[in-house]
Amino acid sequence: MFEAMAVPSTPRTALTPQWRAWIAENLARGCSTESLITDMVREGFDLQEARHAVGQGVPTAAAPEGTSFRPEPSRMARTHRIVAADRTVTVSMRLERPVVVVLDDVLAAHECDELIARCASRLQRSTTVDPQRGTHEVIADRSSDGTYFPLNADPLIARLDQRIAALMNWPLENGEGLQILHYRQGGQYTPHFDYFPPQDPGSAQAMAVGGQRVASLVMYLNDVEAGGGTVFPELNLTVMPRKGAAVYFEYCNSLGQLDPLTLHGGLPVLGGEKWIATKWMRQRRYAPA
Ligand code: PD2
Ligand code: ZN
Repeated sequence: MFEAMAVPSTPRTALTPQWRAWIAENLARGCSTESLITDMVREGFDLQEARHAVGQGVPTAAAPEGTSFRPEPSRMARTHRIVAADRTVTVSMRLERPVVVVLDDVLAAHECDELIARCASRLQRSTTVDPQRGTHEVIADRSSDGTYFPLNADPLIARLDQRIAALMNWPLENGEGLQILHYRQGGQYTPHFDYFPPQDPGSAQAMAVGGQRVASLVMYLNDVEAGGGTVFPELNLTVMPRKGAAVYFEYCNSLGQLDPLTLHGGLPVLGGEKWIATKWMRQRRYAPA
C-alpha cells in the first residue's frame, strides 16, 4: 500500500475542493481508504464525515462496464444563496436527477460586457471533438463563433475562474479555460453531451489530459430577443438566457458513470444575438501541453 501525500494546507472544517482532489489523487495512487480516513481524522475531520467523503469520493474507480448511472448528491451547495468566493449567487431552480441548477447573478452586468468586448476581435468558428479521431472539427451542428481564455489569463479571468470553481465546488485547476461563444440569428448547437462518449474512438484522446468532464456551467452574457434557450430534451426543460444568469449540470459520478439525461443543446436564436461563457470541469487537473 502507498503512503498518502502531504495533506492540503487549507482550512479543514469543510470538505473543500482541495480535500476532494487530495482524496481522488490518493485513491488513484493506490492508497487504502482506511489510510485516508485515518489521515483526515487526524487533521480534524469527524470520522463519519471522513468515511462519507472517501466513500463518495470523486471520480476515481471505474464502474463495471455497462452499469447504469448511479445518482449521487450534487456537488453544488444546496442553499438558496451560494457564496462563491467574491460573489453571492442566487439559486432559482434545482432539479435532482439529473442535477440541473439555474442560477442568477453569477456574473455582474459589467463583467458580461467586458467579456464580450474582449472577444470581438478574437472569435473563430467553433469546433467539436470528432468522435472517431478526437480532433477538433468545424461542424454545421454548432453554428457559433468562439474563443477561450486560459486559466488565470488576466485579473478578470482569474477572478471569474476562482468564483466559478467555488460555485461548482471543484478544484480550479481541473477546469478547462473559460470558453466564450457568440451565436448570430439562426445560430444553434444541436443536442449533445458535454462528456466524451466512451464508445467514441476519439474520446480517449480528448480525455488523455484531465480525464472525463464531470460538470458544466453555461453563463449567459446578454439578454436574447427571441429563442436561444438551453434545452434539455430528455427533461422537457428549456432555460431562457438572461444576462448574468447560468445553468449548471452534472453528468459524471464518482465511479466515472455518465448520465445520458443531461443531453442538451442551444436552441436557434430567433431574434438578436446570443453570447455565453462555458466552464467545463474535468475529473483531474487539466493542463494541456
Ligand atoms: O448555448 C447554449 O445554450 C449551449 C447549449 C449546449 C452551450 C453548450 N451546450 C455548450 O457550450 O456546451
Ligand atoms: Zn453543451
